[in-house]
Amino acid sequence: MTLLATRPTFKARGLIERWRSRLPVSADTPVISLGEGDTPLVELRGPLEARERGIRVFAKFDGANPTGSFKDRGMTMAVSKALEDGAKAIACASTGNTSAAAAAYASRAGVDCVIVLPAGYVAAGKIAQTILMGAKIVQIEGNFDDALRLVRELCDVTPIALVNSVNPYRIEGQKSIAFEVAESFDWDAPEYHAMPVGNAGNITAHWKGYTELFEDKTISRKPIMLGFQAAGAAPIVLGHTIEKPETIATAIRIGNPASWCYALGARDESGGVIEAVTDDEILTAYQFLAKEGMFCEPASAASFSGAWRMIREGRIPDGSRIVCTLTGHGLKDPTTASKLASLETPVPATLEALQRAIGV
Ligand code: AN7
Repeated sequence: MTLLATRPTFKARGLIERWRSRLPVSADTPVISLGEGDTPLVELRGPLEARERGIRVFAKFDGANPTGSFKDRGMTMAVSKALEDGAKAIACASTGNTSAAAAAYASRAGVDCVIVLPAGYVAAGKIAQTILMGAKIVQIEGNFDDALRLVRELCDVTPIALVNSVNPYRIEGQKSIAFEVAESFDWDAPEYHAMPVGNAGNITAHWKGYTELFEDKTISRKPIMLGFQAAGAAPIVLGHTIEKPETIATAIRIGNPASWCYALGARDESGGVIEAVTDDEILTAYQFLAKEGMFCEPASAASFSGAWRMIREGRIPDGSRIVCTLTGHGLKDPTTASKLASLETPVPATLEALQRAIGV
């Protein structure tokens, strides 16, 4: 159902306008934007092991994008290009964040949106926002890999445009994160850039962005890429697909990443690693980041979790800078957050009771 007959004339200045010359758009491309990109780059106070050795750790908080994840970077491009090509509907499989972004940008564009989700494994916030933004959700009895296979088949036999990260425009939009980070360092690259790896589109996009800047001499070196999968969903680390991936970080609960070979390229060309982090390590990192004021979702904490372990193991040289992409907002997954955070019972509304409660 279309509620708005026309698109507004005021344009949010999102990443397409900001990086237009570096993106495959023309004056005829109808830009669909929610003002995505330009997310905060925040230097962490810790961890101590890093501080002691002059290692500086930064969080690139992509949860600050309009729908709460980095997926908006790719979706502004994918939906704008789909619209340019005359699409009337888009579709994607998702572990949750892609669906929220697709629903939002489809609504803005006035096209229909079909979402295929693995039933029971999508965080509550992501489902709620996707429904409210007007997408048609179909839950399947299967995992993300099954959902992606199905939606690819659907888009093969219908005129619906596929907006999963196998859509090259998604990668084009997502590469803008490298531009922003390099710009924040005055057109230099950090020594390391860490991120979670699920379907492996984002590590592909990060690497493409840095490589383009390097090739046109905007930056003089590229960072070493550090990718982290959840231990129960680590096909790239293990070197084979996983039939039944399992992790608390449902966003990266993926057993057969679509961009597998590009992820290996990013790893090997940069001299980096793709390693596994356990759910316990992820949750420890998640809570550490929260105490730094960075409330991200569990999958996002995989980036910092892996980087932190490499620092503890002495595998990061003194004086290095590491950027950790925090891909999604903590509010996406209130269930996991609530399990780790409990309220004490209410006290009487008196100053004495308040002081007793806080121990002063
Ligand atoms: C918070 O939404 O695959 O390696 O369908 O939501 O590019 O897949 C989400 C992935 C990391 C992994 N962090 O990125 C989806 C989906 C968060 C994510 C990833 C996802 P890719």
